[in-house]
Amino acid sequence: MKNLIIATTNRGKFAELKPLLTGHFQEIYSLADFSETLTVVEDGLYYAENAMKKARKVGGHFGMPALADDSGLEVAALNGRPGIHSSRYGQNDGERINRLLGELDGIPWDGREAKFKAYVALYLPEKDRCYVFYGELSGFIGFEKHGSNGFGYDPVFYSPELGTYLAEISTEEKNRLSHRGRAIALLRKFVETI
Ligand code: ITT
Repeated sequence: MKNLIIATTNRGKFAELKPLLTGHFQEIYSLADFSETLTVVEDGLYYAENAMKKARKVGGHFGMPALADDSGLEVAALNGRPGIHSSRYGQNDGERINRLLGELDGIPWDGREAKFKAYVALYLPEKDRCYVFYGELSGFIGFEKHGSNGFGYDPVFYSPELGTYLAEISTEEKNRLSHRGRAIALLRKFVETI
């Protein structure tokens, strides 16, 4: 088993990713375990591009396998916004959620369909290659916040499959079906073959 560094500055993501990867890697580090500050400009047009850019830069710098997640929320009624700009829709989660709810004001439940997408890139320095895995979760954007778990848009994302808002369940339950959980399930199968 190899060590792995998770290339994210988002603590919510790290908290979800780490338990999903335990047992498949020896030590799992976050960027916070190292004193250097590495900045990766997320200027790609596609999630996969940004995920690969983050994984390559961090894995190349530290000389160890690196995993990066680029994800976003796409709302059909908003032509796919906030999408790749999901983390830049406001200064913090509260602002981002308020902006989203404002833009959906007056739209009934049926028109509030949304999808979370996650592209996870694994960079292996010894092969100098990136492998990308995808997962998605369909649901609806509610009218107000529910629950206080998770991160990002979780308090307003209702999953019919899970029968709940994502902020109302544990990390373990969310990981079972979430976009990130699904992408990592594919990555784990891949890791078992190498
Ligand atoms: P890193 O690039 O450092 O990983 P980030 O937060 O900037 O952190 P992204 O560019 O991938 O990450 O932005 C993804 C945004 O999409 C994230 O900040 C949330 O606002 C939202 N998001 C993604 N997955 C989510 C989830 O499972 N629950 C709630 N919101 C999520």
